[in-house]
Amino acid sequence: MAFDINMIRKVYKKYPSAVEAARKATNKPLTLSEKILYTHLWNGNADTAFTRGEDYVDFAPDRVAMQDATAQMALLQFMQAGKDKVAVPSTAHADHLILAKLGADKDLQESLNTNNEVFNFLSSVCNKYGIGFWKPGAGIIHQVVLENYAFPGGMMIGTDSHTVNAGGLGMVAIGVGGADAVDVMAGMPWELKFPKLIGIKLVGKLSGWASAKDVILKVAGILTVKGGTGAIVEYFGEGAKSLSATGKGTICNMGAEIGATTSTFGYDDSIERYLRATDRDDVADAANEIKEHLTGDTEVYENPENYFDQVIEINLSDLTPHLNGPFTPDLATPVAEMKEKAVKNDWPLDVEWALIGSCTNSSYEDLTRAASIVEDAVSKGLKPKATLGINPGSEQVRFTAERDGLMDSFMKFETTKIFTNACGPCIGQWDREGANKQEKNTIVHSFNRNFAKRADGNPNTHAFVGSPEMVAAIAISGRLDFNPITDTLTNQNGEQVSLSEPHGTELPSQGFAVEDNGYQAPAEDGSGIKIVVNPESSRLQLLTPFTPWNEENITGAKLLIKAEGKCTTDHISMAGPWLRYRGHLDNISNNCLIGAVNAFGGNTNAVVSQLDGNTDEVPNVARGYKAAGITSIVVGDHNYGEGSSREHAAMEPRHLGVMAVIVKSFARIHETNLKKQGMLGLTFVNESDYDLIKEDDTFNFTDLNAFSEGKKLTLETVHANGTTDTIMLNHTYNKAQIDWFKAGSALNLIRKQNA
Ligand code: MIC
Ligand code: SF4
Repeated sequence: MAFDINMIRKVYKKYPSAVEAARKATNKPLTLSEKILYTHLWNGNADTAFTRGEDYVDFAPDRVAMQDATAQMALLQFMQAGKDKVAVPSTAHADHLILAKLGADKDLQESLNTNNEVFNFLSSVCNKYGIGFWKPGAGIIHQVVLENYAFPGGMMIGTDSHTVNAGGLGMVAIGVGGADAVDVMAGMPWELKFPKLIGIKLVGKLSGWASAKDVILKVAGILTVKGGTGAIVEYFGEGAKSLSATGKGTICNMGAEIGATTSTFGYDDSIERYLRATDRDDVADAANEIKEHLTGDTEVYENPENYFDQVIEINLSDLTPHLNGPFTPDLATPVAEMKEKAVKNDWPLDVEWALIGSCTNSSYEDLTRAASIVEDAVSKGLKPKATLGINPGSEQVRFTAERDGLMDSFMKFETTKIFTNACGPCIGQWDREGANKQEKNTIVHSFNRNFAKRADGNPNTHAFVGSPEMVAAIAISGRLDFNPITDTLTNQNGEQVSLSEPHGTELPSQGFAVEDNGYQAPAEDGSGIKIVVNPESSRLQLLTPFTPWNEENITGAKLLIKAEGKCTTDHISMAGPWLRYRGHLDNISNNCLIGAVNAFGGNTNAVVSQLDGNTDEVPNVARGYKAAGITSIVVGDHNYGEGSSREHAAMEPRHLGVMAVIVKSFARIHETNLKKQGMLGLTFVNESDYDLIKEDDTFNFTDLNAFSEGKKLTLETVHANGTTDTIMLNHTYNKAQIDWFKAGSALNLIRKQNA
């Protein structure tokens, strides 16, 4: 039986009338995305149509998911909201804090030892407030959500950008910062700008080496890291139906890498098969009753140009394997072209590690396809040149894979390492031997992100993203430019052999099995549970509310850093070793913007303080300004804040006295996080004004005291030689969001309302 089946039935019950109302209000056939959005309006059935990309709309998501690295801050905020219990079903998952080093058993034990305080905190907060807790080792949040909670036509939010993975089961699932999760858990509406819609029609059928991963690797190449911003990507067509549910999950998962709000697929046979295989006949039966509402209308899929803002068609039959990278997930290269491109770009060709796992590719099917490559290689007398590392997505996947002999297959390579069912190397939780030497090298992995330093902290590691089967093939060849379709390898007997095409099983023929899934149900009545945070702790710190705005123009501000080029949330608030401070705002602020490239001089973590003219680390300079009572600002390039949902990337600068972040463009989640934390997230009206900003400028906001919806702001930039420039800034704050700024943060407002 599924968790929260009554909630799901309730959602389905309102579907027919809510969809009907939406059809009437919009006066047209509906996409699946619109059906889900309109059935989840906070104010009930629709009576007007919303303008995509313009209207802010209040939604009522069905559930919330959080992972350990973001849940700490989310729950620290929730504790301030003055509620006894969460208002919607919610879960927290311990998956990010587990280091990969020696192998699953030892690593898990080590992580329990080092993170004991944080896991206990999460477990008891969950227990108190009615939140389900998935203990360390239970699996990666998105795989566990797919196996247990995702349901067709549902809407959820999660404090992780890859929450979108649940689109594989036909949800609208959206990654958010912790403050957004607090809104929903506190029983308040959740606001989102009504998204634009991108339709991707899939025709044909995958074959040979091509996999679901290659669909999204190709889409990322087409749309780039910001092509999906503000949009839901809806996949449809015969090709979509031919994909497994977990394959659909992979595609939706990496929609985060193109900046999409989320991605989704209509309910179909493969989704039904997956629901039944994961012990949710009840959900499948309920979904079947309203089947026609859980996919887009026929007219829409027949004439998609009339209903989507953009339409792309991909023929799966023509698709070939890709590798995307290095340093960005949208640099797509068909494997057949890698030889030429790698040499041209001087990418190291020898591969040392090949990693399979992460929330995007750690399903049972993924493991079977990769294992088939390993078995084939062994039978042909091939040994791997690179080390294979595996992180199964969940304990259920791992247990079943072990029962079915897949783990044995991987272990036929002597060097293989099976890591914990957790994020591990995907988020820098990887104690890779020799990484500190910072040598130029290449790794391949089936993860989703490959920003600089992400996996092992080494800025010279060139990471390429591919399908699990391609990663396995590269483990064997040890070469980035290996094309399994055309190239041969020399085996132990000196013979030339080629690898057979991968094959796998969508779902385990004997069904899934698990002994201990790692779930902890919350107490029925948690009122007696006390949450104690040690004031001396270096890991956890209760929050002090940010200071409300004094309603005056900000003047005399200094530049903390002008970031140049890619500035992802990994650059703003690095993960890896810093994950340990995710529950302690002051301590984690010591990583604030240390990865951002300073436009003046091109270094990282070295900026000039205008207080004394000395060059120092970014957090130190910020602390200096704060101590001197001087406001600071940050300037950035395009797609600033790309990547993670971590609100630390907004809270840290806020804590260190930064009041405004002014950039050419923002990634969605980060822009919202800035607003929620009471900061100004602004964009240049003229992008070229970025060039006017000098290191030693002084900044005055001349009309902030008239801050209002739809009205540009003016920044006077006073240069050291006394000349000034006037820079116009756009903002997207609506009235309610301006109130967050006034109050000092969104949470300050909630607290006031609940007082
Ligand atoms: C990531 O993949 O970058 C993370 C780590 O899962 C983040 C969340 C975090 O920073 O804790 C994400 O994607 O939101
Ligand atoms: Fe974990 Fe990586 Fe997925 Fe983020 S992308 S949730 S770090 S596995």
